[in-house]
This record gives sequence, structure tokens and C-alpha cells, in this order.
Amino acid sequence: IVVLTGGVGGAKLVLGLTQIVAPEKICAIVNTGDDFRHLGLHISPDLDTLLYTLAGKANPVAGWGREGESWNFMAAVRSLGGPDWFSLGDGDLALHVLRSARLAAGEGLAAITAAFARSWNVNVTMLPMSEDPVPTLLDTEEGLLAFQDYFVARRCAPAVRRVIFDGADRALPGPGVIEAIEDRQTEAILIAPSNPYLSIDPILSVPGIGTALRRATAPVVAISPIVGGAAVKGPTAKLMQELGFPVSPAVVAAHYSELIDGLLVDQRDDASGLTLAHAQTDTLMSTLADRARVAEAALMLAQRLVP
Ligand code: FO1
Repeated sequence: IVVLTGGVGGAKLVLGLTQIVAPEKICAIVNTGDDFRHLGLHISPDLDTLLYTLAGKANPVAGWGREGESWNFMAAVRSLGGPDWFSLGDGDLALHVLRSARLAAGEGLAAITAAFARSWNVNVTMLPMSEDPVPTLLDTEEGLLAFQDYFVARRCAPAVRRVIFDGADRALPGPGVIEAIEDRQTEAILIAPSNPYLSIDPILSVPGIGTALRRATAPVVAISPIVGGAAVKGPTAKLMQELGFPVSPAVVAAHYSELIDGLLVDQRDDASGLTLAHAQTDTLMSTLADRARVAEAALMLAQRLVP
């Protein structure tokens, strides 16, 4: 099972999948558009959120970072007048330091990620969408903002006109990405209920990935990130309105258009206008059982679509 994912919602879906399918059979293609350099460290938030979630170390309230963190590093940073707008817990810091050191030594982001997953007995394959930088920029009423400036520093307040995937045209798919999509053993390709514009579009912006998805023999099923006409977390609904769209599953279906064969829609939303194959279930994922239910419903829809 291949799943395109980013952010907290995506990590929840992948965790749900591990309750249904052996982790060794799951390959996550992960957004790296949120990656940035901070205090000299390379930070990959969506890879980290997925790793922590699958390792059972994620902070369940924030969705990002680790649970049970200590904050001595940040206290020392503040005492020395350093930037404290982006919080790095002491355990989280270790991951950024080790990743940055291994990157500086010439190791690739995919190999580093696989090594960390192995250290924590995470058997889901986690593939960065690219090992080249494709930083997401937001063209807003306040001008061009780097992703973390928009998402954390400005708390997603500025209205967005356009989302830019800087460097996408020069980026190569990460190791194993195209192979996973094209593999004839792949039974289903899922697009997680992540923010389509901020977490999934960066993955689709990498040349070759969209084409591979269109050509894939496996059915491609997206899970709508909308629950009851709103987004569960993050700026999905706000972005849709700022980009001029209603907050509806039909907009999600149109956004992914010919890339997907089916759409899983929340039971609270109106699916009547949909022309593509679809199913409905309660897609709100609060508990592990919820996550497993959504994952199972998506796989069942995919199985209906196998040619
Ligand atoms: N999000 C925040 O709102 N505030 C933070 O201080 C913060 C720190 C942080 C550190 C590591 C990390 O992996 C993620 C962190 N995030 C923080 C979340 C991050 O901005 C988002 O997870 C993604 O970029 C979007 O999903």
C-alpha cells in the first residue's frame, strides 16, 4: 500500500493503516516542502511527525514533536537571546542534530530516515518526496512567506493567493518513490487526508510523480480532509476559501481530478455532486480505532476499483 502524506492528519491515517495491514507492506511518500534550516539544523517536520506517530512518541495534543519533552535547550536559547518562535524539545533536537550531521557527511535524506525508523522499530517505509529542496512558499497579502514563517510565526493568518513549490522543476523524485508507485505489487495508492494545497501538492509538484500516479495500475483513492464542511486541524478550509473555493468534497475531487479513481468522503458532507467513485464513512479520527476505520474504508473503496 502506497500513501502520499504530510502533516498530522496524514500521520494519523498511516497509523490507522498499520492496524489493518502489516507495516512492512506500507510505503509512505512524505512531503518535504515544510523543511527548512533553523539554527543551522535541517528540519523535516512531516517526516518527523510521521516517525514520531508510528514510533508511539508523538505529542498527541500538538500533533507535532514528541510527548513528554523537556525544554532545557529552548530555555538556554532564550537566555542567550536566540530565536524562540519555533520550539525544539530536547529529544526532538537530538533528531535534528543527528540528521543535520549525517546530511553534512553526504548521506541522503531517505537513507537517514530509514536509519532512524530502524532504530525505533518502525517498519513502514518512509520515502521523502525528493532529496532536493522544494521549499513551499506562500504568496500572501503580506508578500512571499516561507512555510514555517506562515504556519508557525504568523499562525496561518495572512490570506494566501498562491502556493509556490520553489525549485520543483529542478527536483528529482526521492529514491524509491517512482518505483513504489509503479510497482505491480502495489495494491492501492492512497492520498491521506492531509492539506491538499500545503501537504499533497508539494509531492505532486515533483516532476514525474504526477505522471507515475496517472499511469499506475493500482487504484488511487484520496481521503477528503474535510469533515462536516470544515477542516479538522490546520488551514485547509481557510485556504480553500482564500483560493476562492467552497469547502466541499467536490472541490477536493476536482483538485485531484484525473489523478484519483475514488474519493472517501465524510458522512457529514454532501457527496451528491460527485461524479467519480466514492464512499462515505465517519472520517473524524480521534481514536486509534477511528484511524483504523478510515484506513479500512479507503482500502475497501480501492478494492472496488481494481480493474
Ligand atoms: N508548530 C508550531 O505551531 N509551533 C512550533 O513551535 C513548532 C515546532 C516544531 C518543531 C519540530 C517539528 O517537526 C514541527 C514543529 N511544528 C511547530 C509543526 C510544524 O510547523 C508543522 O508540523 C508542519 O510544518 C506542518 O504540518
